Amino acid sequence: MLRFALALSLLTGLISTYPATAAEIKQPATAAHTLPALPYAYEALNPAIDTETMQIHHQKHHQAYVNNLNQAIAGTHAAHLSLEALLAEVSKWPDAVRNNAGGHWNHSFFWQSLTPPASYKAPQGELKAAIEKQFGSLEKFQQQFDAAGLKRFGSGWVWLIRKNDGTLAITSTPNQDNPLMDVVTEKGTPLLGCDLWEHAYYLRYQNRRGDYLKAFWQIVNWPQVEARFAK
Ligand code: MN3
Repeated sequence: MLRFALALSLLTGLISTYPATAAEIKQPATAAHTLPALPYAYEALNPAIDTETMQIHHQKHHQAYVNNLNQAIAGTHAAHLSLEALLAEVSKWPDAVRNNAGGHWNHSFFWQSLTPPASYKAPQGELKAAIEKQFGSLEKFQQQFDAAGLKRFGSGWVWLIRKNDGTLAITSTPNQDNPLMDVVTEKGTPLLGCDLWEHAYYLRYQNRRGDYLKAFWQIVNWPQVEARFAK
């Protein structure tokens, strides 16, 4: 906690009032990971995802990944890495880092991947062309994505990624793993991801993961996916 207090004091320009020693000041200032605000209201994704699910998912589940990540990396070199840099070398760290760094990154990415149904826009331009080239059509892509999501046993994620050779692929990872981690077999740049944990859908859909995936397509933020693809 002393390091966090020091980091906070550095960030807020209060260093002159903090009685830090020279040795403490040599440490790079690293703020703790924090829960990002949702880019829309908790009720905004209805009817695809209900308000209570969104509240619990963001305030309880995502917050817990953030808290547990900060606890797992406190006092280690990992506390000085960006989340992406940590994922790229996550094999070096205990499972608590892998699970919670993944959980924090995946949920931050997931919230940005969704949009209220009234704001939905179908994919366009180069991304649409790339999906059609790779999968035949948007419908065929969605069918393959759903099939991969339904096949994932237990908890995990299904992804659309851009591989290092530039082509698109659908992958799935267990638990809170993701395609940025050095531990996964199919690596790439995530463009879209869907949370397959029961906590993401159980209140409204119970065991019907297929119905949840069907609803997911009504709230995908395709302009955001296009922006990721264009990078
Ligand atoms: Mn989740």
